Amino acid sequence: MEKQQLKVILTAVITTIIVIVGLIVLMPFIGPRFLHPMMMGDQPAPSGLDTSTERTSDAGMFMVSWSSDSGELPLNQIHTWTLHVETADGQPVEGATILVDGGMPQHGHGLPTNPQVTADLGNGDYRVEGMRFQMLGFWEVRFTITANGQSDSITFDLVLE
Ligand SMILES: [Cu+2]
Repeated sequence: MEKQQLKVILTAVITTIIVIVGLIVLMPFIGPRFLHPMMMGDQPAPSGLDTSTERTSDAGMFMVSWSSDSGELPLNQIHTWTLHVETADGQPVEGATILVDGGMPQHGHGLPTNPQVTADLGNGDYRVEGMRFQMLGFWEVRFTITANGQSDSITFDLVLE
């Protein structure tokens, strides 16, 4: 009788441990795809988004484009972008100071990381390290660019799906 009770308890404990460990292992996959969007209210991306990767900055000072170095936007993985900055008339802008910002406007949260421009690659190219998008959906990525004493910002829209 006692032995049987022990067996039941042991089985329950082992099952609980397996479930908890399983959840922890699977959280990086479950969280960004299901849990977080569920908590935030899974809204579709706004219609009429301009998701082009090349745009003119807000005040028309720069022509800016971005690309992910791998060619992909991986979910929930740190990755690197290259930002290309030109003047309005197409001259590469070198030696600029660039700040990175962004988030999900529909969820009211920012980027999970603090991406930084870590290298001026020349010819108007800049390396942006530390990009990460921890869930699917509509993201904004904003760059504030200062060059030759002038500052302008640009916001790119992108949809991770
Ligand atoms: Cu979000």
